[in-house]
Amino acid sequence: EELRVAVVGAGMMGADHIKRITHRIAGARVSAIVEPDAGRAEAAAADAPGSLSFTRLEEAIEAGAMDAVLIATPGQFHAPVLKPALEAGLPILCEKPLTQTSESSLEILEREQQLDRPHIQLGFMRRFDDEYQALRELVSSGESGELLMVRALHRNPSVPESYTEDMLITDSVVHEFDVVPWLAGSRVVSVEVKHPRRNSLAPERLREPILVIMELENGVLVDVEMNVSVQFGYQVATEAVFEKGIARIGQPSGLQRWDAGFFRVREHESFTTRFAAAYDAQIQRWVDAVRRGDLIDGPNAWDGYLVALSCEAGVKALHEGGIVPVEAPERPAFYA
Ligand code: ISE
Repeated sequence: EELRVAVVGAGMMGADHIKRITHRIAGARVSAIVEPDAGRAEAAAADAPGSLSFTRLEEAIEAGAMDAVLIATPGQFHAPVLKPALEAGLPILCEKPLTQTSESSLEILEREQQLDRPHIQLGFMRRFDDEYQALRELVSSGESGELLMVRALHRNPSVPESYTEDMLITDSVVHEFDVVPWLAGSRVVSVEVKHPRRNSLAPERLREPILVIMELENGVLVDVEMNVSVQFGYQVATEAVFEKGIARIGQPSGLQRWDAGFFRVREHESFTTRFAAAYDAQIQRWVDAVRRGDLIDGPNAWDGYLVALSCEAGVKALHEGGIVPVEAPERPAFYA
């Protein structure tokens, strides 16, 4: 039996996932699209033959239109969608962030723990990227010695109107807050934000780029250049400094050209292409996990909560300066 997936939110990410499930994922189909904007809903429905349209998740649940839910709304709408989905006991793949605050994330955790096991997988897709996985294996193999520092570049050509300054942390650096501790096997203990000279090409409301410095419990120091007005393309790259070597991921690849006095390699323009294979792997593994009854196969809501705590520290550091500590609650056995 094919897994019937309801996709909530048919914006950029939701529309991309609808195409992905229809054309590239085995064992699943989009059975429902939940989107209040009629134009978006109609455009997305064309990519999901046979799907039903709803404006609210509750209506889709009442109609019994799905076996699982993929949440791809903007972050501020995650909590109101997660609640009814959990109430209905449905398996959920939720795009990052879990919710906007650690308090609302805790509320979600409490509801989830009324179920028999974790139902929410968080959409931290970098964990499914081949290069991030290879780097993680290198760290744990010890082949290059101990990891000392991580230098991360996170560059977007531009961001939409809806992107606010806090989103530098909660929508963008959120990825590093998840993936770097996962790579290094150690949690974030503090966050600091520095402001270099402002890019005059950035939207007026944004003071960026920013430099985020995080310290991990094992002493590894991480710097993240978060830059969302870089104009030329989408670049996410990391350099890891070890005792006996250096490792790099995220370099431009593909056709190399030498002509007219230049050497060129194509660069990505969006996360939808840079992480296309990672999104495919993430959704396929989630679908497979739900179909075998495991429900999730990837980061869970507790991971989302830890990231929410780092984000809160990051937003405080962004506004107030200084080094802001991140607390470390004990992982409950439910999320082991
Ligand atoms: C966006 O929401 C993402 O998740 C992208 O991966 C990130 O690069 C971008 O900065 C975010 O706004």
